[in-house]
Amino acid sequence: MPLSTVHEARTQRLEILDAEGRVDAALEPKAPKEKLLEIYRKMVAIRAFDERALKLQRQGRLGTYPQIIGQEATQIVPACCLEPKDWLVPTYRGQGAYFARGMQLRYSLLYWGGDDRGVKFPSENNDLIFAIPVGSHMTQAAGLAWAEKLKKTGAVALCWLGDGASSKGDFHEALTFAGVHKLPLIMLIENNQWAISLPRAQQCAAETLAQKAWGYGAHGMQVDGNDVLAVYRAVSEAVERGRRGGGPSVVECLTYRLGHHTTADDATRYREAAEVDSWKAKDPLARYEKYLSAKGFLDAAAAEAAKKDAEAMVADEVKAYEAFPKPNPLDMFANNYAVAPWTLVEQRAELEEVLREKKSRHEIPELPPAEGRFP
Ligand SMILES: Cc1ncc(C[n+]2csc(CCOP(=O)(O)OP(=O)(O)O)c2C)c(N)n1
Repeated sequence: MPLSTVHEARTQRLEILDAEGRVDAALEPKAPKEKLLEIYRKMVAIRAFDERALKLQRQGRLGTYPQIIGQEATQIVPACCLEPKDWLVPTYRGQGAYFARGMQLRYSLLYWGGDDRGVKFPSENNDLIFAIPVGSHMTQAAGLAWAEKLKKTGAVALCWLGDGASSKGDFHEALTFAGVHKLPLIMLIENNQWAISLPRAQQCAAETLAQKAWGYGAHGMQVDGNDVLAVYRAVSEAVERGRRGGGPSVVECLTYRLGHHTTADDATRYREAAEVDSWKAKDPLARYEKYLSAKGFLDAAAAEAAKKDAEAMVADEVKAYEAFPKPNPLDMFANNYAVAPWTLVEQRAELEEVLREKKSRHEIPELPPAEGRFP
């Protein structure tokens, strides 16, 4: 039976496309075919990338990597609802969102390979850098939304966060401020059911995370985050609300982290295989494929071609990543301080000496000159 909108006392829950690919036609968003196929191709591409990145890490060719498998809809779709002038404010699990806005995946690999040159986003975009500290980016997103409101640009700020981050004080501060000033801020909670090993049930006693919106005078909606159509509709509406001065929104997307928290984690130690399997059956990509096929937008050959194209693109990106010239290790000290603390001055000098010695013993190759500003 098709799923439909449920109006509850405290929040609304939106589901349009069910796990079998059936659609609630009354709620289907009016997205053009090209847009729907663009979302599909990007979801296929980011899954291929994710699988490859995991293998690269296991082979020692990449550092710690946070997989997004299972969360393709909540990464790709919201980013596809934005214009370049809008602010994209992701978490560390944000490579899908960046990619959807045009970032080349070689930079994502570079970043997770431990190289700061990986934070290179298309210049026409307002993309904020990854936030590794949990939740530190939420007040920044509110500040950006405030600036856009003052400048009357009509731009919004879209901030991703996890169920864990929704418990942080920054969430409260950002939304309190955004509610009072009616800011064009969208807080998109990727509720993937786990904050590392802490399950959603122990995260917060509220029935939904979306209902927190009500405490701040924001609009709140819970959606099936593995349903491309529901995410598209809810985020498009929230963006529209922000643009027309209707204030902030919280969109809670119910999804699931099918992989480990990061490659440094072993999720089998704290969760049951049966739970993971039950979510595999709700795979956002498989479900969306069924929808596109039923609409006559996609056939088996086109789906196969999209997968082949994605693999070829990923192979090219891996090649480009590994062909980047190695940076000078001294670059890690650059561009952080106007006046560097003495501790860093000493540490940099010590590393410089170590590198000089290693070079004289031919233990390391010739290094490029150090870059950036170190006062
Ligand atoms: C301020 C801070 N505290 C702790 C950590 C370690 N840490 C990294 S991710 C994470 C859990 C976050 O869970 P959630 O917000 O649900 O996001 P998810 O990783 O599931 O996408 C923690 C505790 C950190 N990075 N920053």
